[in-house]
Formats: sequence, structure tokens, C-alpha cells
Amino acid sequence: MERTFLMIKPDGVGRNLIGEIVKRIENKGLKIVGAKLMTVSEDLAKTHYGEHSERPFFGELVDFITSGPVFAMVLEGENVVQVGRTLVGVTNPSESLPGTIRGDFGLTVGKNIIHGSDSVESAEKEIALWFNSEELVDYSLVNSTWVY
Ligand code: ABT
Ligand code: MG
Repeated sequence: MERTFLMIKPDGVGRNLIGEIVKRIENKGLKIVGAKLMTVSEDLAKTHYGEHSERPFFGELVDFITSGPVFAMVLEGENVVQVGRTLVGVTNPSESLPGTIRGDFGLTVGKNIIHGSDSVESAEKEIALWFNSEELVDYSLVNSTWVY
């Protein structure tokens, strides 16, 4: 089954949105196989956002993501990478539709509430970067028969 990496950023945690976001993930029928509240080291932030290292906003991005705790999650489900991005919304919250997490709770691109892996390849890399294999739990959801 496909897996993706979602991470509620310091703005989302600081605004008490963990429960609201987890509720949406559970309602959708996705399975949470890993989750933790953690602070992000500068090294981890720079590795995670490595593809943006030459961009002018890189310094601010690293400062922001290390500014407070994040809530990191691994989700499992059919087509979960794309479904995760759909739940999250587009990069700029001001262009993200109502009904999406960024569309409902965000206003500016620099503080867009949550991260979601953008491809299966990114998801695999990000899961390996953020979680140890012992932190991922293998179990069945009681109602999964009705989802798939
Ligand atoms: P992430 O889920 O955080 O990776 O966002 P997303 O994949 O939707 O968008 P990308 B392009 O990966 O943006 C990464 C972070 O950089 C911020 N950003 C991006 C800016 O601040 N200014 C910009 O012009 C662009 C393109 C938004 C993203 N994160 N935050 N916070
Ligand atoms: Mg991205």
C-alpha cells in the first residue's frame, strides 16, 4: 500500500490545528502508521528542503520550520500521495480552495500550515528522513473493509 509523509508546520501546531487536521485524515479513510510531535534541527530542515537551497526564501523557510514543534505523520492508503496533496491544497493558501487545509486555515505562502510529499519518490525519501522503521506501526483499521 502507498505511503506519504505529512507534517503540520509550527504555525499549524501553534494554532492548535493538530486535532482538526488529524480528523480530516481519519475521516478520509487514510491510515496513520506513524506520528510524532518533534522539534526540527537545522540539519533536518536543510535536508528536507534541499531542493530549495538556492532560492531566495531558503533562509526564512529553515528559520520558520525550526521555530517551534511540528507534528510529523506517515499515512497509508490507496493513491495516498495524491490524496494527501488534495487534502492539503496548493502551495499558496490564498489560492487554495475552501475545503482544503491550506484553503480553510492559511493566508500566506510563507506560513502554509502543513507539508505533504509531492510524489511517491519524495514520499519514500521523506519517510526515511523523518522516521525510523521502528516508529512505523503495522496494523489493520477495523473499518478498512468499507474503504477499499
Ligand atoms: P511544502 O509542502 O512545504 O513542500 O510546500 P509545497 O510543496 O506546496 O510548495 P514548495 B514549492 O515545495 O514550497 C516549499 C516551501 O517554500 C515556501 N515558499 C515557496 C515560499 O516561501 N515562497 C515561494 O515563493 C515558494 C515557491 C512555501 C513552502 N513552505 N512553507 N512554509
Ligand atoms: Mg514541496
